[in-house]
Amino acid sequence: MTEDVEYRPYDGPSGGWGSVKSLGRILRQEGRAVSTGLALRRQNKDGGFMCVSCAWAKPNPPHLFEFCENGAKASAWDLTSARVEPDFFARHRVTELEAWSDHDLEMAGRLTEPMKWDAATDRYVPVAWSTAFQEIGAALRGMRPDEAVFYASGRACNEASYMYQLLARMYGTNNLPDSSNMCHESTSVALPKSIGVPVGTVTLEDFAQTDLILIFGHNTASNSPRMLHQLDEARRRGVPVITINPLREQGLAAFTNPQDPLQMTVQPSTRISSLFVQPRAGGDLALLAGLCKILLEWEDEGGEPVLDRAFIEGHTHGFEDFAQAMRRQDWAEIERHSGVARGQIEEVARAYRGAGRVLGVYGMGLTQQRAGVEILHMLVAFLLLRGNIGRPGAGICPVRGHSNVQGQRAVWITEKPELAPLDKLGEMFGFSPPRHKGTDVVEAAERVIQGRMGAVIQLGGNLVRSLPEHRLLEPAWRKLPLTVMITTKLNRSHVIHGRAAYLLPCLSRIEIDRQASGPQEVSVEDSTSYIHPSRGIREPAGPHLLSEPAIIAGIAKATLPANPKLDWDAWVGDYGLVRQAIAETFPKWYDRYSERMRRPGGFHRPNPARERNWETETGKANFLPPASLDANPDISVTGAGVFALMTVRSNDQFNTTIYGYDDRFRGIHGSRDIVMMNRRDMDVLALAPEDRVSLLTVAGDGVHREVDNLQVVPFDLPEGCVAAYYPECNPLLPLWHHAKESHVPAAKAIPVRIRRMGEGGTAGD
Ligand SMILES: Nc1nc2c(c(=O)[nH]1)N[C@H]1C(S)=C(S)[C@@H](COP(=O)(O)OP(=O)(O)OC[C@H]3O[C@@H](n4cnc5c(=O)[nH]c(N)nc54)[C@H](O)[C@@H]3O)O[C@H]1N2
Ligand SMILES: Nc1nc2c(c(=O)[nH]1)N[C@H]1C(S)=C(S)[C@@H](COP(=O)(O)OP(=O)(O)OC[C@H]3O[C@@H](n4cnc5c(=O)[nH]c(N)nc54)[C@H](O)[C@@H]3O)O[C@H]1N2
Ligand SMILES: [Mo]
Repeated sequence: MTEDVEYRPYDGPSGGWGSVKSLGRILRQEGRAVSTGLALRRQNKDGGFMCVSCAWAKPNPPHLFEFCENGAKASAWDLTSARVEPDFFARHRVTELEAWSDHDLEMAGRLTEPMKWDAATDRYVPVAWSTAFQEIGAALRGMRPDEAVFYASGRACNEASYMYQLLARMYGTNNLPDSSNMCHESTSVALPKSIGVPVGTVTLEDFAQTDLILIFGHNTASNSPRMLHQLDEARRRGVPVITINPLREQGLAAFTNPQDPLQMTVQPSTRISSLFVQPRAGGDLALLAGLCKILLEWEDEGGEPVLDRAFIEGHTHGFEDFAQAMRRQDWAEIERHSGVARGQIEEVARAYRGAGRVLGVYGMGLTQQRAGVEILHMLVAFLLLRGNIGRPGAGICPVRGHSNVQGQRAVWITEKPELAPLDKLGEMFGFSPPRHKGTDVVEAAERVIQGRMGAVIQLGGNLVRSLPEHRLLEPAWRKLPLTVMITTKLNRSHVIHGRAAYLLPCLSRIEIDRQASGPQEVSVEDSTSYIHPSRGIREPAGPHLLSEPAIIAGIAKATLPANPKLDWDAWVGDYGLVRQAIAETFPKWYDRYSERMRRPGGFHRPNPARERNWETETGKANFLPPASLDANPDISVTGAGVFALMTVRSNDQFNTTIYGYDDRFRGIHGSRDIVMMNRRDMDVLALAPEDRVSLLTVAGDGVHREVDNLQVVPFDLPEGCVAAYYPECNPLLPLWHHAKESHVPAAKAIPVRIRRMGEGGTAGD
């Protein structure tokens, strides 16, 4: 199958039908409905490839069409026929490309050859793979290991990721941040303290058995659309789904289950959300406190028990202190901080009390807050009150972002040395792994801005766009001595580059990866800790592309001294040997890796909390009350014209990859330069729809942060909150405005002022 698929932006109607129609239309437009259908049929199936879009779980057996509109877009985006070949760079100087939009840069197509920036001509010019590796190796050997950072973006498979962390550690650094530093690191910090595991406790079977699903801060229809299958099934069983989200996300309202998109045979639509609660940005902390307070009050009143006392006594720690802290909370404060009336909090509490088994699902709305870690402790506490962790149909479900972000962290791409089996790695490969903490993404950015970083190496990703603080970051990034991008497509981090800069183009996971022992399989871990094999099915985008493992091995061999205990070439020739090494490193999780991953449905990485074994300091599940109910203490929204800005994704993007300019479910078409506002706030500021405004960050640190020319769109969200798109609004996000313990940038509550374009007035700070 060598046909090309191109995604074309569409403006389909909102609702479940839209995805079926628009996907069908994309495929039909291309006149390749049948063959593309066959390719997509092998997406997320045994023997096929695992989707490159989100990390949502794959059912066993899979649905006939175990893919969604956005997964299909992501595949089509990788399989484009457009190519960025050396003559592209002969036509375009790099400085000229800076004027291109993110969309246009990626639309240019797949990179096909390794390239190196030539300062004299300001162009990327072809470089031989071996030369690129030698030069990168020499540069790395010329700096202190902690001056280099090895970032991973969450897409590369476990095999490549294991090799990558080994490369960094053998070189001498734990500077191994990952996209999860901007994403679910709040989860990885909060959950170990409260329940002893860094990941969620649920599997798809729990969705089939639950009595109530709560979805906090996740735009499921756009960002994990395949989960709509489970939500649809639950709703058909009469299970309520309560959505907690400041934005009334239409995609979570109704869903039509596309059993067979190509035939367009569909079932009637299901109403997904039975109740939609709209807190203020960050209001979840107070909302959860209110929920716990009510449950405790009901329990204190006597009568029918509300709490699971036996579970609390046998399995938890800190309940009494927590209960006291909740009893002390004041309703006026709860309502003020949450933005939700007591009556509605009681309604949620009644549903919770009435449900035997409950799932708590969440996304970036909770993790990307100043109090991100504390909010998750509250969500855990709320679930613990009725024993809703560690039994069928119940549990906590962080919805991971990138398709293998959870797997990457689990094969030890981490800046936290205590999380990696360093002794074992040292023993296996005969070296002394670095023991000191590496930099996370925020710390790495700080060091870039301070001019203290020597090299940024990226295994995927687009940090120049995905990080906060663009105005300070971009000029500093240009002064980096070395940037190395292992990548599929052109993006902003390639055109804003270091003084020595390399683009190393790799295969996509959808493509056939032929090595010495034949076509290779790789493996990825989904949001529910199942590890699946993935096998590419399409011809590579070009003959000169290398696989990610081959590129990592190339850099490793040029950087590190020869090591009799590690044959990088043998690993590249047969990824099964890498899996053997992973299994040897940590047999408890990865024993008989290659064999078990090939079983139908893959294999599950053990999760003690799921079995009610609590690997915490107390040996129990911990109730951890927050210091205050204010999730963003640095934002004073009251009175002063300061708004909490939530930066969100549209339905037409994958992170910094912009597929098009429509946000179908939200009904926003044709532009991403918008700001969603409550009507009453518009009235107060005398703004009409389509008026243009600037946003200015209120930070009080003397740095001017402004994004201008945004069109006002009236939207159903609470007063005092506004929403706009990531990454366009990242210049507004101060680097220090992050979750205290996890350092996840607080992208869901940036304090801003709004100014009509053309008006003078005070600066944001
Ligand atoms: N198609 C597609 N799929 C993707 C991605 C993509 O860009 N496109 N990105 C992938 C990645 S890396 C990730 S991390 C996930 C992200 O998936 P999500 O977690 O859905 O991320 P966001 O789009 O940032 O928005 C989260 C939601 O949180 C809500 N929200 C904002 N502030 C608050 C708050 O204070 N409280 C509550 N309760 N809700 C709030 C927003 O209104 C929005 O609906 O998706 C992954 N999947
Ligand atoms: N304001 C704000 N900022 C945010 C967020 C937010 O909600 N608001 N979300 C944060 C989150 S959750 C995340 S995860 C980060 C994401 O941040 P990043 O990881 O930096 O960005 P991505 O857009 O996911 O990376 C896209 C690039 O990866 C490369 N790529 C694509 N496929 C492959 C592949 O198969 N292999 C390789 N090697 N490269 C590939 C392509 O060059 C593409 O341009 O952004 C964070 N930043
Ligand atoms: Mo993410």
